[in-house]
Amino acid sequence: MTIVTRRQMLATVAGGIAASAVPAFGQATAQPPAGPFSLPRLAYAFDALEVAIDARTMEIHHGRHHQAYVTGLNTAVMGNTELVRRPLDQILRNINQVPEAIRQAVINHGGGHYNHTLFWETMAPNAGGKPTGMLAEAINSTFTNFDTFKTQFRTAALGRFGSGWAWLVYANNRLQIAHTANQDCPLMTGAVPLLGLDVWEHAYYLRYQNRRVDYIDGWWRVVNWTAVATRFNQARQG
Ligand code: MN3
Repeated sequence: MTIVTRRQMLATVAGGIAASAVPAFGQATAQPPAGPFSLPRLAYAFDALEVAIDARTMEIHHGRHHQAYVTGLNTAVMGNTELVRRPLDQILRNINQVPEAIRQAVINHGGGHYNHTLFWETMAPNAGGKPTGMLAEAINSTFTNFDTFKTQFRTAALGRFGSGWAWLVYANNRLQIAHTANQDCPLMTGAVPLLGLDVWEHAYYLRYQNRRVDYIDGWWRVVNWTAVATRFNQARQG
């Protein structure tokens, strides 16, 4: 995980279309194997986040990309009587306990499943605005103010070259901005992700093409600060 410092203001926009693990259009999807992990239902319609993310992107992203991570994770842990019973966050927090032969698959698909589940939960229609309460206080004391926080998060999201995520995490008893490659989850380095932005091109290409910065700037309109505050309170107590 790359922790972003205030001095890292050089933004680099990613190029090239990200590799994707999902079937091509029209190609039959394989029946997912039975397994402990399943695709969570969205709490809103595909078109509910249109102010920031178009319905077609949501449908493909959830139904194909996220489903592919769930399927891949179930395949990876199949036959491992320990892992099939363990909650995903515990698997990722203790990633070195995962057998080496399947570890990278669990990092990719387990991280993909966890990260996307968080992504859907921390967005909502008619959301956006600013955080309130203790989360707002923590953001202000850590990053000076909300606008400076947003600027630093934006820099992290632009600075992730290629595919990955930008994060607000809770680690070492404080808030931090970070970014990770691919589907690497902050839980693997002991940080608790509170808010994450998927900057793989599959997350924005249909509407924004190469304009990652416009996707980032539009995304604030659907951030569900209530859900982020809940995660913050749990992280502080945990
Ligand atoms: Mn994605």
